[in-house]
This record gives sequence, structure tokens and C-alpha cells, in this order.
Amino acid sequence: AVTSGKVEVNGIHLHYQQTGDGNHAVLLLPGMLGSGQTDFGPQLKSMNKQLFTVVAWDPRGYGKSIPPVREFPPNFFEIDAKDAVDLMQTLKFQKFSLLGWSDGGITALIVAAKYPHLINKIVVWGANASVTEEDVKLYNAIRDVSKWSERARKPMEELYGYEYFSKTCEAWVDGISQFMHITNGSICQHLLPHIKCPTLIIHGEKDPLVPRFHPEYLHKRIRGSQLHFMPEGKHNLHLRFAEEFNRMVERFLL
Ligand code: TYC
Repeated sequence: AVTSGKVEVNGIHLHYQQTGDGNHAVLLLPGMLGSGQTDFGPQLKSMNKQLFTVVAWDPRGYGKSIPPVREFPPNFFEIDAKDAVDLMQTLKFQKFSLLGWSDGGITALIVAAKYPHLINKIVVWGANASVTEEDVKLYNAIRDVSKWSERARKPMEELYGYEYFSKTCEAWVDGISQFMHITNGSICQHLLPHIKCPTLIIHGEKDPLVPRFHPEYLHKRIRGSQLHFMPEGKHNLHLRFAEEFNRMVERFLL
């Protein structure tokens, strides 16, 4: 069974889902506008519940962690990183692993670098440590949510309503694009050498949103990291190829 709850963390009532009772705690971190419910259905359903205790969180302003409305100050990933850590501490998980998708992957990288004593292992996919001009073009192509695929759009519209969904997506595009100007494109490049835990980077070779140089850069800068390509995978490889993804991740975490 999957339970859900809210706890107060840094003044925000953060919503999370939880399942399993294994010794190995794992936090699932959703992508932009994501939540446990929209982004991690197959993981909450099918990850091994004897081995793992799985928590999926809704970052502040996303999913059911509203209010507050989502904002994108220059340090929004750092804010998410601290919230994620403080959530797990509040839930009494001493040490845990992270599975981070896309923006959630960026948050996972920052957590692993800044709070190394708390982190067991991390898995990231669809994540990037920097923003290039090519990325900004791709971001602007998804600014208008009416152009999203039905599969990506529908759960978001059901969760947020059209208004909040479309406004927050536009705010995200502006928020992520600001790294181009304020840090010369870096989101967390300087932190990667501080990541000391076992790290698995997964990349879908057909991901239309994240160019391949991003996972290759992560692999180069994170010492001892593994890079695994899924030839048929797109951005949502953990949903489309859930069984393959879950088994690979479980094997890595053990
Ligand atoms: N980072 C986004 C997420 O968290 C996905 C995304 C990546 C969107 C690249 C656009 O060009 C893009 N799901």
C-alpha cells in the first residue's frame, strides 16, 4: 500500500507518498512541475518493498505542496535540496539514497554534494549541470503547455488546473534560463567534484529535451560514476520502460 502525508518543513507543509518497509530508504525527486503522483507511479507500485522504503515528495509549490505558489529565485535548486534533506530528517531516515529525474536529478546532485554524510547512493536521469544556448531554445519550445504531448500534459492539468500549470511552466522557463546570465550557464557544475557517493547516470538516447553532452559531462565530473544509455529511452524512460528501469536501479542500490 502507498500512504501519503504532510509534514511541516522549513515553514512549508510538504506532501509526500511512502511505501515499503525495507531497510534501504530511497527518496524519489520529481521533475519540473512534478509530484510523486504524476512522476513516479510505476516506482511506487513496483519497486521491491521488502528491500526498500520508498518516499516520493512534492517540492514546495508543486503537486500537493501548495501553498505556497512555486517561485524560481536563482537558488531554487538549493532551496529544494535543503527541503528534501529536512523532509527525510523529519521522517527519521538517517541515511538514504536518491532517485532524481530531470530537475529532481539536479536537486539530487546538489544534495549529494552538500550533505554527503546523509547520502548512500544516487541515480539521476534527464539531469543537467548547466544551461547552454541550445538548452534555452529547448526550454522555450515547451513554454506553451498546449504544445506538450497528451501523456505529459494530462496528469499535470488534472493536478493543477490549466491556469496554475501554464503559469508555472512559463515561470520555470524564465527561472531555468536565468542561469545563462547569472552564472554563465552553470547550475551546479562546481559541486560535482564534491559528490563522493556511488552515482548512476541514466540517459535515454532518444531524449528530445536533454542533449547527450549533459550526462557525459556529469559522468566526467563525478568520480567513479556509471553512465548507462537506454537506446530507446526518451525523457520519461522510467515510465515507458518502468520494469527495466526499476530492476536496473534496484541492482545498483543493493
Ligand atoms: N528539466 C525538466 C524537468 O524537470 C525537463 C526539461 C528538460 C524540459 C529540458 C525542457 O529543454 C528541456 N522535467
